[in-house]
Amino acid sequence: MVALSNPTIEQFYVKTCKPVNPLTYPAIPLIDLSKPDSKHLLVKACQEFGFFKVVNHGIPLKLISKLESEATKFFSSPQSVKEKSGPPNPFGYGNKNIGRNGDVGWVEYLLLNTKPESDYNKIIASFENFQCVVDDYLRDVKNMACEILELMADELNIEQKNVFSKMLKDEQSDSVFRVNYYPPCPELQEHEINGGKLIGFGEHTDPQIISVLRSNNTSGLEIILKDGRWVSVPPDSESFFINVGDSLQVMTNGRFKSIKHRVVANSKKSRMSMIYFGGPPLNEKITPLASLLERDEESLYKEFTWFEYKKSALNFPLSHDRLGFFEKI
Ligand code: GA4
Repeated sequence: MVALSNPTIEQFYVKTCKPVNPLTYPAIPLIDLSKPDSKHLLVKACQEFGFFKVVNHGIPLKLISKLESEATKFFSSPQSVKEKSGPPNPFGYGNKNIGRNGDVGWVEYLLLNTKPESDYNKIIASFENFQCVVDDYLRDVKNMACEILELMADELNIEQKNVFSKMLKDEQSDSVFRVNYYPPCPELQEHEINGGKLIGFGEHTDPQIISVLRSNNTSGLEIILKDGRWVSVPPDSESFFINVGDSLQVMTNGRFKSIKHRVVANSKKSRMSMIYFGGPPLNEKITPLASLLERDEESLYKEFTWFEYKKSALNFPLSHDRLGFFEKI
């Protein structure tokens, strides 16, 4: 464990940021969930990118904006009030320090367990409306994630359509909800003029099965392409961005890619994002599905449970190659 101290602004500077020409990078796959070809496009996007955007998702925009306004009330409360909901241990309010291995980001956040009876009710108990909206939002977003996972299983010709979604639906599912607030950073302006960037949330892959992200209209999210270039994802407050997590990469024996992403901060505008990380129960074995393996195809990974993977993830910095440790040599 690394001792937490007040980080200096220089610690947030992104060191490597080769400029990219937005005209030369491929468009982010866009999937209309109301269209019959969506399952084919979903699988294609998971294989090629591990990342896509969904529209016609059925989640009421009113619910989404209610959640954003309740979250805004929380993050604009006095620091002393917010700190009553922290520190994140592992759940709760956090400010700049991410995880327990010295990672810092220009971000404030709330990390909540998604089980209805869990401590998230206590963490935001004094924000009654916030708590109710989180409940409704989590129910809807989990249903959407399950629907997407079932479409994927169908397209992969897996007989058991709920093979992935049942892990999120399980009462013991270890899913997490995160609300990130990236305040504007005026000190960054000069650095930005020289092409510099400030890290909001450092590069990483998500350890779970699937992540469902929604943000306001401020940019900041970046994904890495196969050739190592970072590209900015144009924000879209009415759509959801989905990414494959490490566990889904393993269950598909590497067919689906868990994508590396990060968030950069902004000198003028604040960014707010909410992410549902759909995870399996702790005792679940994370292993390639037998029905997906071709004849003679071997698992690329050693056998492990979600508990073992999560424990290992918590012991390393954000950018650590977590899956590498579980790959067969
Ligand atoms: C990345 C994805 C989710 O935000 C998260 C993060 C978690 C945390 O903030 O506590 C971790 C990070 C995330 C992976 C490596 C460890 C754990 C911070 C960190 C340095 C909630 C998750 O599940 O894994």
